[in-house]
Amino acid sequence: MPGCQPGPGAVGALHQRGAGHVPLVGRGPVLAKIGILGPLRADISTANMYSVVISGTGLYQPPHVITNAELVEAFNRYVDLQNAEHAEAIAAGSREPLVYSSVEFIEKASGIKQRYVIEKAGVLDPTRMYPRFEERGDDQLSLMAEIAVDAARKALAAAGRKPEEVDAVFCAAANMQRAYPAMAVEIQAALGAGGYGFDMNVACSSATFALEQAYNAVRSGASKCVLVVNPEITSAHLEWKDRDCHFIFGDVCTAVVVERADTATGPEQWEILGTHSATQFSNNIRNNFGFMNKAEDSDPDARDKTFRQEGRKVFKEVVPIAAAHIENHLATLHVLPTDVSRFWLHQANLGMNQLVIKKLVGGEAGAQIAPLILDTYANTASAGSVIAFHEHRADLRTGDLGVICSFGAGYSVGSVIVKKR
Ligand code: CO8
Repeated sequence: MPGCQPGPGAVGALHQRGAGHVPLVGRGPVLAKIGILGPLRADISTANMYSVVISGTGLYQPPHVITNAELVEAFNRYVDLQNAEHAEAIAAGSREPLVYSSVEFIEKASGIKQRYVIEKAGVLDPTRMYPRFEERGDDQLSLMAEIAVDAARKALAAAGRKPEEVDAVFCAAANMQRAYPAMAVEIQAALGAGGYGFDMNVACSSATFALEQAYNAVRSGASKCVLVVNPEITSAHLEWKDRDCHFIFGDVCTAVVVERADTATGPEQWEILGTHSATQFSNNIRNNFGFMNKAEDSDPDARDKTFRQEGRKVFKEVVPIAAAHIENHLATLHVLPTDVSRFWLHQANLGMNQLVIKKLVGGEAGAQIAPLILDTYANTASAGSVIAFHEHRADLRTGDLGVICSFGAGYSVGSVIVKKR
């Protein structure tokens, strides 16, 4: 993993911990004196840099819940139907019978108890096993944009911002509904936002990587107010027919408003002290669906055209990467993991989060230190750590530090260190 530099705001902000906000503009010489950055670099990198806050978050929650019991019942009916259909081949030994899923396994292996989905009947139909969405015309708002607009309006309301005050929209998610025009541009238009928009995808780290882009855009002065949206319609690219993964994902959309601290007026603000993104290639989580499929004459229903993973390998390999990433990022700000009030971690697996926290602070990952939302939402790809931040921060006080961190396919790890103002 590449190293990282402290953001120019970080050191000043930490030295002011609990003492309110100090604007960053013109603080270069101070940073140079305390020796964190070389004088030239400090002068260049801090001149005209703005302090940045997260001033609002929003959540779109789909209307339907699928419990583990409902999911397993539908899956096991699918297994019965498949095994009956292929009884001869199974009896002849030329085909392996499918095996039942179980609620006990799902809860023990993952910590997931239910998931939200936009459409439920298709997923639970054992003759179908994927959601049923009506195709929309080019003149209608697309589904991804619809849920993004819902979450965005809530985030903007929380920040006390009007859509027209937004000057950039980043749509960051594990899958985009279409190739182009960019989802972000449709969302920008539907909201009535200004500036520009673009899409980005780093699978489960899309949201934190987008927050880094938003942070950089605002602190550099290029943008004043950036909206990051994470519409995750995971139900449309999960393989519901595979018992190894059919329980993992849920649909949701999160939105985050990132803006200049000196002009933010919202009632609740979190200063961004620094961001750090890192990637390391792995095939252990992969989906080969893409625009080349047709030209390659490949089967659009083949197993490799939906989500698949080597879950156990991912678990083992990503835990140490994530823990080291967070520790190193905090160290660049001279913060120990034990100084952090809350970790809003990626929500893929309860055991993974417990291990990451154990490596970081040496103790249990209780709700106080690393709140869990995957029990109710399941894995929501990039949105998971943002949902945790959205739902579990009201009790923190001015000066408290927190880390939003995602990890997953790529491999990718993204962290955002924040301080309550
Ligand atoms: N019911 C009963 N038994 C089962 C089931 C089931 N549903 N599934 C598997 N088993 C069996 C297996 O066959 C195996 O049996 P045996 O021992 O006889 O071979 C046994 O249970 C153990 O199986 P596993 O080794 O697979 O079980 P694990 O304990 O490893 O748990 C998990 C599986 C829960 C998947 C776990 O490995 C895990 O969570 N790993 C981490 C994965 C992770 O973090 N992934 C990140 C992915 S998210 C991301 O990056 C975004 C991607 C883009 C979004 C895509 C949206 C669709």
